[in-house]
Amino acid sequence: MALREILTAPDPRLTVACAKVVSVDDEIRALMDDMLETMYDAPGIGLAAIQVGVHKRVIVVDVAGEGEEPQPLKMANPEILDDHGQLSIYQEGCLSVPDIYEEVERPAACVVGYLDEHNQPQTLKAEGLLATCIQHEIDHLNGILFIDHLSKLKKSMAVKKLTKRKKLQAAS
Ligand code: GNR
Ligand code: NI
Repeated sequence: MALREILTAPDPRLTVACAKVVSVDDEIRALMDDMLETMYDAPGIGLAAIQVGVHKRVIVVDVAGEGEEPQPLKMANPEILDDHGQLSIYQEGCLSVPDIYEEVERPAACVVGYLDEHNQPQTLKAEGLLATCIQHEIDHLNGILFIDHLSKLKKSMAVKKLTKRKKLQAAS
């Protein structure tokens, strides 16, 4: 297992639509393990492969709270099969969008289809923070960041802040 570097916006590598996994093999399992380690280290509750520069449809998620038993989920080719009409609002953050937190409205519950680490098809009913997180991760696989869901003004303020930070980092 190894930690991988997390890309931060603005970065063209975060705006790519990712390719489906053909089959969950040893290489994908190693990627999933590295991603979980990187996510726990960050720390975060989810991570998409694109955030570590791998353009494959792979995500990991663990929304267990501190002190709770870990609940790692490893998913390849995750897909929303069904969602609630009902929406809910969460304040979202993103490891690729550091220090910016904004409210985003999404379906409150969803059914997700995916391949597990043994290449077996699974479905999962998710609600609450888990549903939000899985939808946030699937957005990443389509090159979408949570700031893309904000008003034009809020998004442009966020992009400005992120661009400024990158310039400062490059100079130091
Ligand atoms: O750690 C994370 N927290 C979070 C909080 C609310 C909604 C979504 C998330 S996902 C984020 C980690 C991340 O960037 N995943 O792509
Ligand atoms: Ni994110």
